[in-house]
Amino acid sequence: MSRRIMHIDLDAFFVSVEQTLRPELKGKPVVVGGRPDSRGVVASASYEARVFGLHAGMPLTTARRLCPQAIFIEGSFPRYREASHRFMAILADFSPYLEPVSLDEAYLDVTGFESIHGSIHQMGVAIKQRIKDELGLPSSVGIASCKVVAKIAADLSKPDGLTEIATGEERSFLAPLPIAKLPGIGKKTEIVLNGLGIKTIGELANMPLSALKSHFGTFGELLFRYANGIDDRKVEPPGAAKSISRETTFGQDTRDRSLLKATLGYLSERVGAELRQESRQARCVTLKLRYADFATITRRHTLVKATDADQTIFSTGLKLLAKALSQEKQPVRLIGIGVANLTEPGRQLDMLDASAGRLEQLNKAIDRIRKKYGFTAIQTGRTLPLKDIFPQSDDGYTLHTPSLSR
Ligand code: DCP
Ligand code: CA
Repeated sequence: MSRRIMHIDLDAFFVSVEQTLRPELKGKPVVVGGRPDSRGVVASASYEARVFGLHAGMPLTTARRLCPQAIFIEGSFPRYREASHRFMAILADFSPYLEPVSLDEAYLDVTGFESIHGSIHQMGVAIKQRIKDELGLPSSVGIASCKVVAKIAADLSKPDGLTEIATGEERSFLAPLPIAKLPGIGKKTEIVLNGLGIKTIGELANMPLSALKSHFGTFGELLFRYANGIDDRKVEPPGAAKSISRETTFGQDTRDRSLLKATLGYLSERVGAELRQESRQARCVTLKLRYADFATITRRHTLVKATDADQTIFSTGLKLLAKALSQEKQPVRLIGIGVANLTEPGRQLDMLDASAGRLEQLNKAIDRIRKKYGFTAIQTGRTLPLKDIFPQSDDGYTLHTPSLSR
C-alpha cells in the first residue's frame, strides 16, 4: 500500500509570530534578526520583504540597503519556542506518527487516515485551519507518498498553500523543477551537476545511476532515488536529541584570547546545563569558529568517557580553540561549542570515579541555584570577564545574536 506523508511548515515563522503580537506589522516588509545596524543576519523575512531579495542568512546591513523601509525586530526566542510547542501539539492531535524536524516544520504519517477526515486533502485543510485559528499562523502543507516529495510540495505551495501529489505522479511532479529544489543539493553539488549539463530534477532522474555514483559515491545513489521520487525514510517520532550546541557572533571580530575563552566558558555552561536537563551525557565535543572572512571551521574531539560536566566540555573546547588559533591568524567572528554522541548517563561508573562524582555534585548544585534564581545568579571564574561586556538578565547573558542566547 502506498504511504501518505504530510509535511507541514510554518510560513516566515519568526515574523509571523511577531505579527500575531503586533497586527499592524501584517502585510509589511518585516525582518526578525536584530537592529539593521548590527552584525547579525536575517533569521526570518516576511514575504513582502522577500520581494526585495531579502532572505534568511543575509547580513542585516545588506537587508537594510535592499529594503530600507523594512521593519527590523530583534525577536525573542522564548516566544518562538512556545509557538512551536503549540504547533507540534496541534499536529500530534491529528496523528501519533509525528516527526518534528525543526521548530516550525514536521512530518506526519497519515496513511489510512482518510476515512476520519473524508480525504487526506481535507485533513491537510483541517490542520492548516487549526493552526490559523489557534495560533494565528499561516502554514504550508505538502502531501505525497514519501518525505522528499511531500517536503518539496510544501515548499512550492508557500505561502499559505497546500499541494497533494498523487501516488504515481512523483516523477512528473519533480521533473521540471530546478535541481536546487532537491533537499541535499547545495551550491557545490549544483555546480558539478550544471557542469554535466543537468539543470532540472527530471534530467537528474534520467542520468545513469552508475554515472551519478562515479561522481558522488553513495550520495549519488541518494540523489538518484530522490530525483525519481523514491524515498523510504520513515516518519520517526522523536527519540532524544542527537546533539546540543550554543554559538554566538561577536559585536566585533576579535583576537582577544580572554574574551574568546570566557565566551567559550559561558557557552559550555549552557550546553552542559541542557545536557543535564535532558539527563544525557555526550562523548563528542565540537568547537565551531567563523573567522572575519566568513570561513567557518569545526574541530571535534571524542572523549574516552561520556560527560555532562561543564568543566570537561569547556576544557576540551579550550584545547581545540588553542590549536585552531595557532593555525589561523585571522580575528574570530563567531564561536560555538556543541556536544554529540549523546547517551544515557552511566551513573554506576561515575560513582567509582571520585573526581567525576564531585563534578557531578557541583554541577547539580549549580543547576538547582540557577533554576531558582536565574542563570547569572552564579558566576564561575571562567565567565567573569563577560560581566563588563554583555548585559545580563535572569535568563543569562544577552549575547549579540539574540535568538542564539537561549
Ligand atoms: N531561522 C534562523 N536562521 C536561519 C534560518 C531560519 O534563525 N538561517 C529561524 C527563523 C525562521 C525559522 O527558523 O523563521 C524557520 O526557518 P525556515 O527556513 O522555515 O524559514 P521561515 O519560516 O522564516 O520561512 P519560510 O516561509 O520560507 O518557511
Ligand atoms: Ca518555515
